[in-house]
Amino acid sequence: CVVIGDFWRVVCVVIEGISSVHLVQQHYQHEFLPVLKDRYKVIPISGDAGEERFFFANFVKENDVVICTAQILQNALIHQSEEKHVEMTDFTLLIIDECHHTHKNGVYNKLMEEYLIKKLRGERNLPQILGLTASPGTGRATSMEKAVEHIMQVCANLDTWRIMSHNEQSNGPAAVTKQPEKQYDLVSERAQDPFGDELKMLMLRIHEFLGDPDFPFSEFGTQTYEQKIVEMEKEGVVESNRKKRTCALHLRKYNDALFIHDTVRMIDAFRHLDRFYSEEKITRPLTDESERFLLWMYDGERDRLQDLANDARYENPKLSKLEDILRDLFQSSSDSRGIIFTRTRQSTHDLHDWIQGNAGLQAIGIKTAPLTGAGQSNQTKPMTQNEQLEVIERFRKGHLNLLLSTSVAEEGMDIPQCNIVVRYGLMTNETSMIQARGRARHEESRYSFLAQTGSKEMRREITNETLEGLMKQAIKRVQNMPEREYLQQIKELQKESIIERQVKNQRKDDLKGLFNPDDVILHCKGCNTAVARGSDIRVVENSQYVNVNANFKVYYKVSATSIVFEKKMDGWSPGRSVRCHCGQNWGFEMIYKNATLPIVSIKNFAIQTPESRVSGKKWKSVPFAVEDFNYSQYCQENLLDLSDDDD
Ligand SMILES: *[C@@H]1O[C@H](CO)[C@@H](O)[C@H](O)[C@H]1NC(C)=O
Ligand SMILES: *[C@@H]1O[C@H](CO)[C@@H](O)[C@H](O)[C@H]1NC(C)=O
Ligand SMILES: *[C@@H]1O[C@H](CO)[C@@H](O)[C@H](O)[C@H]1NC(C)=O
Ligand SMILES: *[C@@H]1O[C@H](CO)[C@@H](O)[C@H](O)[C@H]1NC(C)=O
Ligand SMILES: CC(=O)N[C@H]1CO[C@H](CO)[C@@H](O)[C@@H]1O
Ligand SMILES: [Zn+2]
Repeated sequence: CVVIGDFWRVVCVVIEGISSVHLVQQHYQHEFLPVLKDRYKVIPISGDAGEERFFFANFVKENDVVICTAQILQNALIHQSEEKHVEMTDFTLLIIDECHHTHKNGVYNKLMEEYLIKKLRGERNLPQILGLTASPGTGRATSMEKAVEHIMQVCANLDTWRIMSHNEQSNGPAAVTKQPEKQYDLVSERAQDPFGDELKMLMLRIHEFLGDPDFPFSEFGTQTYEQKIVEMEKEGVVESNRKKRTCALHLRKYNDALFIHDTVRMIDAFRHLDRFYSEEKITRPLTDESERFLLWMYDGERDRLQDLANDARYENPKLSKLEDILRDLFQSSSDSRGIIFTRTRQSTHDLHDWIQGNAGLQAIGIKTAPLTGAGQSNQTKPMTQNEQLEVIERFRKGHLNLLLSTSVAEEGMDIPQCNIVVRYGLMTNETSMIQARGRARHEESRYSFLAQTGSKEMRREITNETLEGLMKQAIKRVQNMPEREYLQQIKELQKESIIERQVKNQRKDDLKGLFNPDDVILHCKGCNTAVARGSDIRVVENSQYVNVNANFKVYYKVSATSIVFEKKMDGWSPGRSVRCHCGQNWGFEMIYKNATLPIVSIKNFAIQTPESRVSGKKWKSVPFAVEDFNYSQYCQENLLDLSDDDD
């Protein structure tokens, strides 16, 4: 709850994280607008891709509360043109959501570094900072001392005057929130596992085929094995060893099947493998000896595998445990709501499928849907943001009462209260544990951790519980520090990080002064032809590097059509792609006002200085200075000024 007095200028709420774009809308609709709309102008600026981000500075002038992603604010703070620039001092209050991300090289820390420099310089009228988090994390600390250090560092980064926590304001609304009851729902390993054993036998046969008959059986189905297989596949590529590469690929599918077998039903594991082989049959040439062997072996065992997968006696014990938990809850109360967190997108779908087919669970009115991320993935189709919102809306309205989710819903999605949260066979860390539990906010709610007894997941959960305790104590310690000592230490840490940054910047400047740009030659990475000098390069608005030498044209060819970006760019648009005559990709054209300039990506070039030759990585770290692009100068030199020159 934020009280906005008449003395406020603009309040800026910044948000970061995987689904931040999403969250901006959510915060706007559900939290800020209902409370503030009668008296204040509130605006969400969410599109990291939409055009509205170019007008951020105007929105700041015309509104009282701005809700945006951290990146949009950061871009406006460093923008050089006056009409797009905003100052820290344009705001009176900066609310930083999930502020435990204010660490290391994250965008929150970039915002705060600027702020701290200004503050230590004695600048007045800086905004007040309000950071919000359910858990500041311990930065992997394993001792009290380190945990305190970590929290002090986050406090220094955020210029924290005081940490306030729930239990302090014992009559505030937050104090009413009850911690959900946590329970460990543990199951033992299957006593007999003929389906898993069969998969492992087949894997061993592949190792025999590869000439390694003594491979340890016990490694199959582990993460260590997965890493070995990935290595093996790489070796196969490097050595052009087709047999090795093909077998590694197949072994990986079997290992995936073992993971699935460990998480959901045997039939899900079987289907995964079977889909793979059906596709292989269609797409692979059967002239390859290894392919032929692997297909033949699978075909010979397929029916047996399928029979074993359908034998209910050996089904995954986690599922019957989950069934008990769900029955217990949904039978007693028809308006229960729950979330099950699981690791992969595929397993959200498999669990959904299992519940759909379970007559008992259907009878007590459980209605589920998967909720997964929007990013790309090979396994299953990503959900669009609209699809995510739709699922959440149906859940809110009660058309659904159980979400099956990957970690997307742990943090940063506005999901209604639940009275059961199950972390289903999930590796944890202390932040995600607290975040997930935060979803169970109903009276009498329950937080269940379901895993196999003695498993890695369970050990991790327990250690992290210890860490959570450590963190709480560490926060207490920081809160109880005498004020003078606390402020003194914060100031020291702030000074240190600013000095650290200056040293870093100095190093960058030193690097830039190393060579005269005229003495640096860029060679195409593909054919080694010398094609440009450092002095031909200009940087446009601090981000795009172009070659302004008119003669550069002779070295490259362009594609027939322009490339298309999903996101609109500010003040320019992409043109055709640019390639060396040898075929090496270099970059693409930038159409900037009336000029067309080739953007060159330095990683496609080798940099020859008078002293050495290195391969290019990032423009920001080249050993010479790059001048800013000057449009009017460019037009004069190329006689462009008033004529539309499309060439
Ligand atoms: C996803 O597909 C790409 C290309 O098809 C491949 O290089 C990558 O390894 C795949 N990732 C996973 C996790 O399978
Ligand atoms: C903890 O888990 C969350 C989500 O699962 C992830 O975003 C975060 O990076 C993890 N933190 C650490 C320290 O690994
Ligand atoms: C850009 O070039 C023009 C004309 O050559 C010059 O007058 C102007 O000062 C230059 N601008 C900057 C920022 O260097
Ligand atoms: C581009 O050229 C046209 C004339 O062809 C001129 O009217 C316009 O002002 C030029 N644009 C810029 C931004 O210089
Ligand atoms: C001590 C311990 O095992 N803690 C774990 C808590 O979670 C983090 C993040 O996943 C792990 O890195 C830690 O090892
Ligand atoms: Zn070339």
